Amino acid sequence: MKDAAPQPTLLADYRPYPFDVTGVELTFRLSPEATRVVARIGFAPNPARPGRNDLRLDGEKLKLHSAKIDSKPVKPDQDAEGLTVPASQLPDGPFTWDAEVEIDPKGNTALEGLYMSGGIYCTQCEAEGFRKITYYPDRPDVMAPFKVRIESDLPVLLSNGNPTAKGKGWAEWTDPWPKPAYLFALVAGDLVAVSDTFTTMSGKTVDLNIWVREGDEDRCAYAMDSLIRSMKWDEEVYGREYDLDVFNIVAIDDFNMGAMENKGLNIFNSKLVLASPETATDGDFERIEGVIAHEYFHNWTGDRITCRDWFQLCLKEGLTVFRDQQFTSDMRSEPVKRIEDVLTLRARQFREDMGPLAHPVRPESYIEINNFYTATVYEKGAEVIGMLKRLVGDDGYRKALDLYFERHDGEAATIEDWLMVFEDATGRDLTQFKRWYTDAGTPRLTVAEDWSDGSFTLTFTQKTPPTPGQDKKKPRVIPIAVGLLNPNGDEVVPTMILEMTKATQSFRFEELASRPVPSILRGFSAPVVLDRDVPAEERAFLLAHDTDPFNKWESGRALAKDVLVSMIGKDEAPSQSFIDALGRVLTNDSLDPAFRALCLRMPSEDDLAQTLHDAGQVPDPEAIHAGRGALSKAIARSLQKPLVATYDAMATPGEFAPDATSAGKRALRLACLWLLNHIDNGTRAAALFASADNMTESHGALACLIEGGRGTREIGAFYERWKDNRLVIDKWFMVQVLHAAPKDAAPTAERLAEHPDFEWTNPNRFRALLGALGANHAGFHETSGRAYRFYADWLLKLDPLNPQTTARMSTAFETWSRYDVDRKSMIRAELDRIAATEGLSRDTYEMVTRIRA
Ligand code: 0A1
Ligand code: ZN
Repeated sequence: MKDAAPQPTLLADYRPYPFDVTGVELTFRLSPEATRVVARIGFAPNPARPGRNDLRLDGEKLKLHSAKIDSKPVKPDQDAEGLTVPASQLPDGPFTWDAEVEIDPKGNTALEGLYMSGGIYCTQCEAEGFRKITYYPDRPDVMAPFKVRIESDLPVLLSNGNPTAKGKGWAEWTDPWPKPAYLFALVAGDLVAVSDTFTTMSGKTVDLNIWVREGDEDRCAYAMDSLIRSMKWDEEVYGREYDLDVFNIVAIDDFNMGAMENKGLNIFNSKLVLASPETATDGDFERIEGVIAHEYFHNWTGDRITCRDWFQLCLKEGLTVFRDQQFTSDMRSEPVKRIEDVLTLRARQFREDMGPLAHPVRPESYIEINNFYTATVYEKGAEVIGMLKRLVGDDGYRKALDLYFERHDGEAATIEDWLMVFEDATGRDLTQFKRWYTDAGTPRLTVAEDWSDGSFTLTFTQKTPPTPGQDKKKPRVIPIAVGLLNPNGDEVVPTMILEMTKATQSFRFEELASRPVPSILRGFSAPVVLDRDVPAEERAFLLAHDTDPFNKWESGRALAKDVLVSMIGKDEAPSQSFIDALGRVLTNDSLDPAFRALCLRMPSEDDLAQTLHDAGQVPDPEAIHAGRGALSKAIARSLQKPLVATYDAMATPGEFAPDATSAGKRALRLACLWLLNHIDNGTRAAALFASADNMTESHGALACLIEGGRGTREIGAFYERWKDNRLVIDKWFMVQVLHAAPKDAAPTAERLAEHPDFEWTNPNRFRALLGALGANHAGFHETSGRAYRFYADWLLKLDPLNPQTTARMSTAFETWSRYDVDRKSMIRAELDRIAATEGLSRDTYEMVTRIRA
């Protein structure tokens, strides 16, 4: 355990920094184990903090060689987290700080600050990594223009802003836009560029480069195309133009997260840049498009307008996720994107919100901020913005956003500022709405219906269960999108937004000819759980007739869940009427194949475990796994003919195209294969694996084979073909563990951990193996507890090297309280063991202690 319990940082303690930074000049003399960083920083007293103040600078793992104030040497007081120059040693007015420090990029295994990945120098400064580069007020509300000089023999030397000078062995970059230190970036290495240009709406030409290792150039086209489409879209939809002469993207193999929006120099995990039909799945293509857009959109929502402090993280992340979701839905299919987003929200954010890690979209305290890059801040943060937009309408939203950009450009803003622009632009009072930011937990909505004399009344009740530190919840504003269908399936009341503000509230619809069937929470208009017992016939009716595609899918989903719950809990036979309803969706050619594929996908085992837990049962992972398999088999038997026909019809011969339509066909084809695989002894999967010319089908076929307990030969062939491609070998590790049978998952993971290619210090590789084990529900929770032990062993092994990735991965244990006494005590024992480990990182300590609380 840590020597002393780490102290939390509190939102309530916010105070502005006592100094403004007027300018930053940095010189880097790069050397793998002894890089010199020379900093010259201009400080001026901040009028917001009158009086004489000490100069406090953050700094970690730095060797200070010299420090001067206005050219005179000073000896600051140093501690493990930074240094202090007492006010008595500071001039009255502005002054210049000069410091030279030494750092060790090669020894930096935490991948935070300046580090090396395969011979390339690169940086990751969000949230608090800049303090590992030089002494600085490392907080987002301190914004300054940066000038950077890099000295190295490496051929490519990059930093933020525009290139302003270069010579043999050096380059200079100037970033005119004031920015916080977390947006600083530097890259140096033997890289090659794939280049293009973009002409902005005011006619300026921007040079675009994607920098990769030699040999990877042929896998950058999709990322470049996505970037250009993002730039255009942000101009057209938000009126936002790019503001530098160059936009650089670099692909790095060792990266803790997905990507980073450093001003003018985005750094990406290589898996979110590199793609070709042979090496990347349709899912990879879609993610690349979305993340390239996300990072690009941060240029305005994050960089030009940043966050006052880290509690406001959702200000940039919620909004930027919302914007990238809008982009993808414009590029692809709106309903399909909405369903995908809700699936992720429920799988990750609802799970978080219902467990020990629940926290508000804007938290009020943290020990380690890196632990708050969560589904709640990102995904729920985006949902909250979606609700705001629904409440104020499209025009109101656009007006508010225009005002936001106008009023806060160049500033570090807060959620209060954000809500104020909506209030000022639309005249709406958002006091109650703000609870979505301050209160944790997922509201549960129940509905009562009443029908009399042509009038139909819906009475809603909202209740939010207690979350850590928040026992009592007040009612929230919930926009409930509702439409009504008549018994023939015609829509009699088109979608309207019911604005719920009270704990219980009724809404009446008059003058109806017959009792309608309500379609509630259309488009998933609020991130709530709708607790509503609906008869199977009504769900089937909505699956067939709802005009709202989200609710159409949702009805099928709910039906599938009901059927699975009765099969798992009560040993009932699979429902034939459900299978018939699914068959009608499968064969309805007027429906988008991608949508049909989503309808064929069974609820996940983790989702079913939560559903059973909510219903007061103790989930049995093995029974859930078996039930899901049994339903799939029953569907395959009953719908064999149309499944085979669709499987054949959805082939995409000819040249591979990553567009949404082609991807949708492949998704439907693989969904059919998945079901048929339960009854055809793997013949189709083996044939597809042998013939596939793209990774989507080859990987999908391999997953089916492994799920069916086959595929040994194919696993070997896949490895032989791809052993030189790191990203594909990640898939190879992952697919074997994710789809292993419950009893095989831990043994497979143990065996693969011995494989010479298990380079566990690489976060992608570590996540591929351990992440897959955590995601194999029945395998992870297999009765002996072998997987728990193995998983915890690896967390303990990674923690001293890379606390950030370790801490994130500890969330595999967050659902412990759902399970039976034996499993609970085994998981708790692992959490205790981790928490009691000598020298455990602050990151992991915070996570495991919150999880076991
Ligand atoms: N801001 C980046 C992701 C990111 C978040 C945290 C990091 O370190 C703790 C690194 C990157 C994004 O939203 O894409
Ligand atoms: Zn982001």
